[in-house]
Amino acid sequence: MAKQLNIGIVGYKFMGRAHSNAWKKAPLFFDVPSQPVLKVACGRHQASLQEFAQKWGWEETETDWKKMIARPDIDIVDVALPQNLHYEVAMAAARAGKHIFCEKPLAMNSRQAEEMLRVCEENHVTHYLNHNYRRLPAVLLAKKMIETGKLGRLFHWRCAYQQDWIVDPNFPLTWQLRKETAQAGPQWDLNSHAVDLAHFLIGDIDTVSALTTNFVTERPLADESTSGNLTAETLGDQKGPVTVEDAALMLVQFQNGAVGSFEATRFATGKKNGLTFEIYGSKGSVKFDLERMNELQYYSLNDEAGEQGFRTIQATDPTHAYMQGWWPPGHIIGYEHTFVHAVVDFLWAIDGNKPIEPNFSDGLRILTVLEAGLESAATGQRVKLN
Ligand code: SOE
Repeated sequence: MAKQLNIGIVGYKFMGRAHSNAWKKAPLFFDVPSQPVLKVACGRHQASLQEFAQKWGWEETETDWKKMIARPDIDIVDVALPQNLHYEVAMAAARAGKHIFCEKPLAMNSRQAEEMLRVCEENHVTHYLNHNYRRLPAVLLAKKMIETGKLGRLFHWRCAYQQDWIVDPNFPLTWQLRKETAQAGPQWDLNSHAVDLAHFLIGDIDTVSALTTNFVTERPLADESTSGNLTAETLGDQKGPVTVEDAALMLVQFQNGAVGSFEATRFATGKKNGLTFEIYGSKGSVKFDLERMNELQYYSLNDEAGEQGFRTIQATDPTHAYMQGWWPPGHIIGYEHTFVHAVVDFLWAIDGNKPIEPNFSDGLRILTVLEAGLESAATGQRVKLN
């Protein structure tokens, strides 16, 4: 493979690791048009950055992301940072003509998202927003079944994204629990994924009603140097206020007449990274559960009377999206594979000078729904979009 693309990654914690793995694996398993080169890893703390770079095979380190973006040999900027830092880094990257692979949620608000999209378009860079669950073979099977009319007219979308990593009231006040760094709680972090899936599978949303709540209102301050994998240590005994919601529930009407519900929480004791959705239509239904991510449940009204029932389809043979790149039929894949799929499509998008989805335009649409949800929760009123 003659062509090479040099990557500069900013951020080296959970997502930094997930992205690094994907850059490395993509050309090993898939046909890609260019070889991604793990060129520069960027972060604030030189010692831990160095350790990360060595482990994952990044050639160089840099503690000033502006210097990294200014380098003419960097082709792609990978934004693996908390959302309060996306705007500044992505804007600089786009202005410098770099393609952008950005973690979700896109930004702190739709105003920032609008500008990020505009500047990317003005500078003709490829922009990708990493709502990785779209690239699960079972989710793509659901999409294909909807598009080929297997479910008929869509009536219901029912989605729950449930985690439990802050159930302990002594879990520290990490950046995810403070408005200035996260903007919102599970509404941003988890419902952004859920709304992206709903846009992808059902369509645009017309109205939103929501409520949010807090179960724990103050927590011990966090030692952020120890945070990164949804764990962290406290910084002494001092406490501070939790300034984002702990759970967010939304009810929506889609433009096509379907109705939907979204439940996002970090207080679903026992659920670590539970994401389920159900879609009910006039001819059939599908159900998906991330904890069984290689499967899709399907119910068809076309099955004979007396033989109807949900059946399990294993999305693990070469007819299913991306599976031909991996193992022989029936061999399952996992969470990290979705990041690899995204990298493969991103490299092809750059090569063909074509957009990839989801991108910053999708991110803007998602944030508009999430903001409407927060507005509805604050006012008690249903909010109409557009
Ligand atoms: C934390 O809730 C988190 O890491 C999300 O930010 C990711 O998007 C999700 O994939 C796993 O959980």
